[in-house]
Amino acid sequence: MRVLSRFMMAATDARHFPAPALPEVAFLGRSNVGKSSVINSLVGKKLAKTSSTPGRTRSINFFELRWPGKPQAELVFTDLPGYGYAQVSREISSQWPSFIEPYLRNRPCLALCLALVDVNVPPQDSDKQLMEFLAGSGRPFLVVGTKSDRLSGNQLRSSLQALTEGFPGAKVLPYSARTGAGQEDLWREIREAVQQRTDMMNVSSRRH
Ligand SMILES: Nc1nc2c(ncn2[C@@H]2O[C@H](COP(=O)(O)OP(=O)(O)OP(=O)(O)O)[C@@H](O)[C@H]2O)c(=O)[nH]1
Ligand SMILES: [Mg+2]
Repeated sequence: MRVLSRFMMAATDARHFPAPALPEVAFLGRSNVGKSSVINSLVGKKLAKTSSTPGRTRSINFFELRWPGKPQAELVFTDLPGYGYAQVSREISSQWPSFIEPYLRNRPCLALCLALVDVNVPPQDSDKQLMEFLAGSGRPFLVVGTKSDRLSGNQLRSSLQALTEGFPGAKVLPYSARTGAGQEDLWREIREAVQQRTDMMNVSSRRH
């Protein structure tokens, strides 16, 4: 799917987040799981900075997306710092509560949280904690199993099964930023969540 995208801003403080005008899709997960790579593969260009060294993304980075032929941006992707990586300094991980938790708890336009997990890695406690937090806060979320290109068909099936069992109740979609596998399914989920949120925002603005 063709989409136009641009970097809006980076924020490390809730006071600096852009006004919540458009539906947002957040990309969450452990450091190095491939959050920035999934964003780049969805938009078809090098928008977010990626790295083989964990801890590359250190702020919440906001990207605006627009469909070709439409006059205005219609949704925002947010690339978040990763969690749960020992090499990431204390200072960085201590930033989780200070600006990421308020973002996930309070951001009114957050339409969908994508919880990314590596399909090559069994379910981790840190990921379970994130899913529990998201379920508890009532945020719609979806598990995306990244780097699916590293597994054969049978291996992938059993990994997905393990993830479904490890994160009960969550929908799991396999994805490869390298090959583009899973892209159409993920875009469909994103479009549906954004549409629902846009409808909700229109209804509430008509009431005011
Ligand atoms: N084989 C394979 N490697 C991938 C894929 N997606 C990302 N990678 C690699 O995984 C590493 C991390 O990718 P990033 O996108 O920077 O990961 P991130 O989750 O944004 O990392 P942080 O910002 O550090 O939390 C890079 O070396 C990527 O090349 C994929 O689909 N397949
Ligand atoms: Mg990143």
